[in-house]
Order: sequence, then C-alpha cells, then structure tokens
Amino acid sequence: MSAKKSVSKTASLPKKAIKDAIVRHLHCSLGTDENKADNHAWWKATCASIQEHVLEQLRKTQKSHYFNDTRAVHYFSAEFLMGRLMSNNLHNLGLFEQTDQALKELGVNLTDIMEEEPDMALGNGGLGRLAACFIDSLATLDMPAVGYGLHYEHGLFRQEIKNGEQIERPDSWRDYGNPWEICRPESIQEIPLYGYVETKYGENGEIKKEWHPGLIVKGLPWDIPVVGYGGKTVNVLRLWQSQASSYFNWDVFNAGGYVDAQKENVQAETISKVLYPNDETEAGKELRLIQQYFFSACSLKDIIRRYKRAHGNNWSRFSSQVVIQLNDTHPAIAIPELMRILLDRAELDWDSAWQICSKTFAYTNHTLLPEALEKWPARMFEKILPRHLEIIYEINHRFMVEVEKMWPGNNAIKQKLSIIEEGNEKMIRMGNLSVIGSFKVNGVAEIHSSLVKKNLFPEFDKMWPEKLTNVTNGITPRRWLKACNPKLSALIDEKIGNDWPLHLDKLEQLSQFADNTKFQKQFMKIKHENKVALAKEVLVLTGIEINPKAIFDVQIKRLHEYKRQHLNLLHIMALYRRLLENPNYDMQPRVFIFGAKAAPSYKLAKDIIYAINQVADKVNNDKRVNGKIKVVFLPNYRVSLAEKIIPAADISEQISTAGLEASGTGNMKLSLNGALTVGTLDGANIEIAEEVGDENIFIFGLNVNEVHELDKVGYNPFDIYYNNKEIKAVLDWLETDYFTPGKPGALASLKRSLLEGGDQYKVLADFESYSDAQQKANKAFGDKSRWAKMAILNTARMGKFTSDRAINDYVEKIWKLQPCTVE
Ligand code: GPQ
Repeated sequence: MSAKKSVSKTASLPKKAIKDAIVRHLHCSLGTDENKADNHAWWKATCASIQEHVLEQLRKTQKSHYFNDTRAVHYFSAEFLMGRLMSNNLHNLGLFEQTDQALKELGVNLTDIMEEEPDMALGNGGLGRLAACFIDSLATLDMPAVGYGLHYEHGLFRQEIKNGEQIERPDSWRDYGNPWEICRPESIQEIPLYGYVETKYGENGEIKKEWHPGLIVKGLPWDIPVVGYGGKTVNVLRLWQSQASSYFNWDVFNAGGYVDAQKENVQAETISKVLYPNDETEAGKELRLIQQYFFSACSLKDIIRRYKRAHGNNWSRFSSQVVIQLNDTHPAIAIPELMRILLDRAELDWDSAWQICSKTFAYTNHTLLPEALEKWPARMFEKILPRHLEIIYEINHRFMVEVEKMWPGNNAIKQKLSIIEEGNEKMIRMGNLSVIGSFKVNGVAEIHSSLVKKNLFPEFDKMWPEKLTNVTNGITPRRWLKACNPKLSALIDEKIGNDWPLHLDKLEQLSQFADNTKFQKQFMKIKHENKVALAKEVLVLTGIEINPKAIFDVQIKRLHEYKRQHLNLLHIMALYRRLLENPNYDMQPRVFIFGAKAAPSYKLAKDIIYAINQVADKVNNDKRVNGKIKVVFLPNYRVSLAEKIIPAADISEQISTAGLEASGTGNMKLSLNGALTVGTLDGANIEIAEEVGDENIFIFGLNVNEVHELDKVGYNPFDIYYNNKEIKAVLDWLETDYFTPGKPGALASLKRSLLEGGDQYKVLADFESYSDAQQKANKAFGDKSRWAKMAILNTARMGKFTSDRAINDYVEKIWKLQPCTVE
C-alpha cells in the first residue's frame, strides 16, 4: 500500500545540525552545559532535538488529515505498552546513524544515554504491546489513526526478587518528566459519574431522559507522537489523565469545606493513578469500571468534537468518517455511551442512533479464558452509570426480539445470548454487548478465531455469518529486528537491501543463503555476539555467570498457569536429575532464561516464580552439574529487557496448553531473530509452523481436539504420576527441602495444583512429549550447520508476521481506510 515509501527527508540532515540542536537544548531547555551534563541531561537534550522534527511532521500530518477530511480509525485500548521511544523514533526518522555520530563527537555514547529512558509500561503484556505495534504500523502505512487510552501515573509495577520471591514496587515512569508527551489543556473533557436519571415528558408526551451526575471529573489529554517508519506520517497516541473538576469543588470550598474539596480532588485523581496489574483476569473493581468509562467517554467526546468541526450537527456521515476499534471489552462501555450522546444530547430516535452506533464499532477478542471475560454487577452500573444501564437494558430488549425471531420460544439460547446474566447477582456481560454493538468481531490468530466462532459465540455466528472474522496478530519489525538487533539488520541489508523493514516478505530472499557456509557463519557469529552481550547483562543483573556457547533457551511472558512456565521448570528438574544419576548424560550445555511478572494477587503464579528461583539457586551452584545447566530468572521483565534477550535467544519456549493462547506475539519476535520454537499447536505457533516448515520447529503435545477429547473422557493426572517414574520423582522432590533448605513443603503448592488440583492445564499430560521435543532440539544444536540453517530459515520466513500485514488486513476487512500521504 505504501510501496513507494523511501528514506525520509530528515535522513539527509547534516551531523552538524544535529550536534547544534542537542547542545542548544542542553543550554536553553535544560540550563546546563557540555561540561556539567550527565547522561540523563544528554538523553533529555537529545530527545528534545529529535522532538523538533517529530512535531514538525505531526503538524503536517494533522493538517493533511484535516484538509482531506479523512476517515480515521480510533484504537481504544486500556493498555499501550510502548517501552522506550528514543531508538524507535531515531530509526523511524532515519536519524539513528547521524545522531550516533553527532553524539560521539560530543563525547557521548548513544547506547548509554538510551538506558536513561524509563519504559512507558502502560500495559500488562501481549494485548498492550500489540496496541503499540499497531500504532507504529498505522503511522508507517500513512493511515489516519488515533490511539486512545489512559495516562496512568504508575504503569505496571517494577518487579524485584528478594530471597527468590517477587516483590512489587511502584513504577514511576514520569518522575523526571517525559520528553515525548505534550499536554493539551485546550482539549480537556468533562466526564459525569454517579447520580440519578430523571424521566421527563416533552410537548408531545415523548419521554426524555436526563442524567443528573453526582460527580464530574476532568480528562486532561497528553499526546505522544507516533512516528511512522520513513518519518512522514506522525499520528498521536492520546492518553487521558483524570483531574478534579474545579467547577464542582468550588461549591464545597466556598461553603467552608476546604478539606472535603480536597477529598474530591483525591477521588477524581485516583482514576488514572495506576494500571491494574491483572493480565487476563477480570478484577471486578469499581475503580476499574470507572477507568474504562473515563477514557472511553473522554475519547468519544474528543472524536465528536473533531467530527462536528468538519460536519456540524449533521450526524449522517459519522460512521463513514469514524471507526472505533475496541481492544478487547475494556472500552466496550463506549457503545452505550455513544447511544446516550445520540439519544439524550443529539436527540436522535433509537433506530437512527443504533444505525450509527452499530456501524461505528468493531471488537477484537483476545482470549477464551473464562476468568478474563468481563462481567460487571448491574448494581455497580446502576450506581456509577445509571443512564448507561437503562440503555443497555433497551439494547438487550430489542436484541432479544431478534433472537426470538431466529429461535422462537428457545429460552436457553436467550439466556446464553443475553447481555444480562441472571443469577444470584445480575451481571452485565461486556463480551455479548461488544458483539451485539459491533459490525465486525475478530480473533487474533486462525485457530483462536475459529474457536471464537465454534465455542465462544456460535449463535452470534449463526445470526450474523459475516460478522466474526480473523486477523492474525503481527509485530513491528522496526523495533523487533532493526532496532533491537543492529548487527543482524546490517547483515540482512548487505545481503538483500535495506527495504525489508517495510516489506518483510523480502526476508524470504535470505533462504537462498541458508545452506551457504559463509553466511551461516556470519549469521551465527552475530547470534554469538548478541549472546555475549546478554551474558554481560545477566551478570550485572543477577550475578550469575553464563556461557555464551551454551544453548540460550528463553521463556519470556507474563506468568500464568496456562502458559506453563512450570512445565519448563519440571523439565529442567528432570534434566538435573538425569545428570545427577548419570554424570555422562549427553546434553548440550543449556541456559534457561525466564522473564515474567505475576499478578500480585495470583498466588500460584508467585509460587512458580519462587520455585524457579529456588531451583536456579541449587542447580547453578551444584558442581556436579558441571555448568551443563544454568537457570536464570531475570527480574523486572519489560519491553526494554525483551529487546536485549530476544536477539540472543536460540530456543523460544511457546508451550501453552493448546487452545488457550489466543495468538502470542513473543513467538513471532523470537523466531524473527533466529530462535527456534519449541511449542504446542496453539495460537500463532500453528501459523509459524506453516511458514517455517515442520523441519524448522519443534512441535509437541496435545492439539486442541486432543485436549478436548481428554477432558471428555476424564483426565486424571494421578495416572501419569504413578506410571511415569521421572515425573513422580520430580514432583516428590518439590515436597522435600532439597531446593528450600530448612523449609520442606515450600514448593508443595505446585505439586498439589498438578495432582489434587486436577492439572487443569495438562502439564503432566504433555510432559513426555515436551521432553522428547527438547531432546530433538538438543540433538539439532549439536549439528552447527544444521542449526544455523534452521535459524536462518526462521528469520527468512517471518514475513507474514509484520504488523503492517495485520494492519492491512484490518484496513481491508474492517476499517476500509485510505492512506493519506504527508509531505
Ligand atoms: N492478552 Cl484478554 C493479554 O495480553 N492480556 C489480556 O488481558 C488478554 C489477552 C494477549 C493474549 O494472551 C495473547 O495470546 C495475544 O497474542 C495478545 O493478547 C494480543 O492479541
């Protein structure tokens, strides 16, 4: 779509101009100078000088979108896991090399000052990082787009490990300011909450509803510019910060209630205080619902304000100008909010309002896990959003009429499809609301989307056979290869030219060198250098020495039972045991690297982190192991750490129970950087296997149907425990104090969950097959040339997984956007 894209104008910027700008900012923005400046000051001055170009392009982009009156997508997401922006912005502007040189001449090291930037960790994991990759691709493809989310004061907690256990510390990414964001007080929105609904009657007896809110809070927007690759289109990510509305509090203040007025300030400001750290579990907390409504309502008002500037009060073109993508159900409250605005404010009749509304929203589902499907108590809704509850009931009532037409007299289906779940406590099902209120619903990988149709929403699929669809996820190759793996990128440039970051399919041309000994050596030399660099980092972070010649086996993702870090751990324990029983046990030296945060309230997830660290401690210090196994748990896994681990990985662990990982995106990043996947037939692993070929991936375990069958006949983990000596020994080991001296039973919760607990995630069922796959990987690594070929083919065949392809799929299937070029 943007094939003609070339290097940006800024790429020709002379080094001298860059140097001058940085020094000018050091002097005039920071009030310091070259002799006094520390790395932090250099970082800030460099950001400020980059931002000059960014803002210039932002202005041009906005002008161009305005004059062309473009249709735009609005990506609503409670999470944007942006990571650091400096290297990304430099690469996308085409200024990386010159800036590196300019700083060198100033006696400053760019890599060092990049370490000064705190991660923008405004997300938990895959869902939030996907949103970040998507806005990168949208800008790169010149698509008119705005990201909308929350300006959390504290992002995802910082993880420390103390005595093997996870400790959560607050993340303070803005303590020293954020050089990329722009505050826009001119675009503040006021958001009502609480209160009651008054029913009024018009002149002709028509019913009118008026919501009298009990509290109004302000939404203050912060804009983060999103630079497309090539530096032309610069879109924005607009994040809302909550503030007390002065307008409401003055009354209290004037009445002498200064302290009470402050209380209200505190309440209002709490809304955007902190990101909920639960990944794939619905928290059910009032504040979370308020967060969701707050950012959705601010964003809608913002969109409507912009629409009205171009189209006045004529709503007829709204849904042809505006498409809103709901990133999971977190912003689904935007559906009744738009209805409320159209009915109560614009005074449209129900049918006209619903016409507009149901052509505006599209919804992405990211999970089938029942505990992640959001439901809110109707009681809570009534208290916080009384008018929305009425509207939801009306949407549901009209929808039930449709269901009755389709399945006359079938109450079971009505109960299943209703937005309202009747039970002890009446609940609002946000998934059902999202499907009913959207014109398209997509899953995030082929298998996931087919399960959404078959298992989650089969009746909706019958009602609207065109509505449910698939868009397989993707990742931006700019951050996840070009920027994070500069040596491999340079080698690829040399071999196939430098436009692969925009046309990732071109990597396929590397496959012609897969058998070439010289290229294999070059490729693996870079992998080795990346491993040496990671080994240094590991030493600094953990004090553990690792051998760069060993296999670097990596599992980096949120900690969750369905992702099965404990399957990996049991296998490590089994290897350890085999080595103790037979010191000549044949295996390549291997370093197992973990990175994972557990939700603070997820007890077993924290127990697994503790178990990994305890096993690590024992194995790493056991002379008998002779360095053949090392286990490293890297604390505080986050985007910037991923960028260091991924280029150094040999093996990528993607070992979820089949049917439970919707897609996965780390799998794509690792494979793109030449790591081989050990994985189940789950999520995007299936599509990765299709691309790289069965001979270049290690697939194991039950597939979705087999998991299903096993559940049908009844799965009993004790059968495996009693029949497999190794599994029994390893599980029993957990109950001793071998890994927790003086504390027998400290790891017993793991064993319990796998036996008495029923092993919901089939860890024991997949163990043997996993162990076999690992043996195969071990053997393959022994053949250097074979391994190099496999690694090269992984990189070569990842073209499909660029987020540019994913965005183009959304554009074609759902958003129907036209690119808008910017000078
Ligand atoms: N995902 Cl519902 C999250 O990271 N958080 C969530 O709350 C939900 C989903 C992930 C999902 O587990 C991965 O399989 C996907 O690759 C990712 O979303 C993006 O679609």
